[in-house]
Amino acid sequence: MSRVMIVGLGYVGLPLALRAAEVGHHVTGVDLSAEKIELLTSGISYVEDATDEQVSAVTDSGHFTARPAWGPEETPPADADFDIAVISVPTPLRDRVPDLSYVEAAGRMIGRVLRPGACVVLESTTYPGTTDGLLADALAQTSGLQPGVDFHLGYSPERIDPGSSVHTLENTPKLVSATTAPGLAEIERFYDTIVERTVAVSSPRVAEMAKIFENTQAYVNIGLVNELSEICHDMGIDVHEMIDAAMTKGHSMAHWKPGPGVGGHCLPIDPMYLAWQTRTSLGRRFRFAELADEINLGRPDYVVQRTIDLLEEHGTSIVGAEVLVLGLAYKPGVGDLRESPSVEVVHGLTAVGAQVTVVDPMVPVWPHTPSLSLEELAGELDRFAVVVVATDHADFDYVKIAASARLVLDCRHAVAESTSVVAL
Ligand code: SAJ
Repeated sequence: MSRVMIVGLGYVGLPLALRAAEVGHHVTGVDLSAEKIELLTSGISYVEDATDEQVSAVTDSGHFTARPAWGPEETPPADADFDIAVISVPTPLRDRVPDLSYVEAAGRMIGRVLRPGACVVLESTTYPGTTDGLLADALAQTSGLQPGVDFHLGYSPERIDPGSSVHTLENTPKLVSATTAPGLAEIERFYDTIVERTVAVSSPRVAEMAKIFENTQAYVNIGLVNELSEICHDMGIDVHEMIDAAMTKGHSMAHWKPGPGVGGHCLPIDPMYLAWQTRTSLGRRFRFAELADEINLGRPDYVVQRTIDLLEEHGTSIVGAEVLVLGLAYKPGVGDLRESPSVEVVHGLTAVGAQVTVVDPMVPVWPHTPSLSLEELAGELDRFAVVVVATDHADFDYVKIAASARLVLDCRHAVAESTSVVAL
């Protein structure tokens, strides 16, 4: 087994670190957040796809240790040696521009403890050319070693489906790549101990682009059904019945559903990494990504407008109206608010004068508006002029909502049909 360093202990890095430790590797987890390190050292998980029991088990067995990152001015820990280091740090957008500062900082930190013969693998989603460009340079500058010559360098995109018990780290095929054949053999050998199936590709750029394609095809298809839902509404066609009918074709159709927008740290972000790169390095637009972005980013405002229209149809102004929004998280079953369209819906309704109350059992604290617990929700529904179903958590009692609410704008096709329920 190997000495493994995982840099970035979030929803990708922590499950990977635990899995590597569980199969017998000696894993050091490194993160910028002292709070995360403290929680892990105390045997506590802060990621939905990892349990406290998993953290305790590998910590107690001595296969996992968490430690804080070391800054450029700090002396690296003497035992920060590794055979393979995996970088799984955020790659956000800043004002719609890729921010690779976390990747570069991780590369510079690892470079200071990099030894000849070791492997470095990037998992974070990014545009093609990051691994063999920016990351290779950061590692070479701080280590004095040459990538592909003195150490192996590769890319293996993360494919975590947050909150999914069906698609797991172990059973999702893992793309693996490296800048050299020997590097690929080493990286493939490592991931073969972690996942059921690895798929080798010829270069990090192929793997980087494949990951961007995976999420762009989702983003574009969700944009398509979102725009169709608006057209179907205007034409008096039930978009969900239409989609279900189209799905009966059985082949070459994937089931995408219209919603209030597209959240999470992947789908709304990754395509725009490539869109930025093509504009700046190729002088050409990535039109599908830009159009999907325009449609999907416009959905929260569309929800607000539909709420205004629905209330007006029933003689009520949005100004001062009591509106209940069910769900804040970006998707059901998680408490993650990153890029959440439901949050944008709440802000949009507040901006037009609605008195908004929110309920989200997965988001314990929400300081921006009054909130209700699930228990309180039961007796309060008819207080509201309209209930907006923004995130379809399984905890909500949709039958009771349909029976008790005066009006429902169902953005997720989650509520049973009834006279008071209107589909987005
Ligand atoms: N959504 C829709 N309609 C759909 C599907 C999703 O409106 O038909 C919305 C969701 O409500 C949510 C957003 O899109 O707001 C993203 O949801 P998601 O579950 O598709 O995406 P993530 O970010 O949780 O995880 C995605 C995954 N989905 C796709 O690639 C399609 C997951 O498989 C990836 O591994 C993950 O990104 C990743 O890390 O790339």
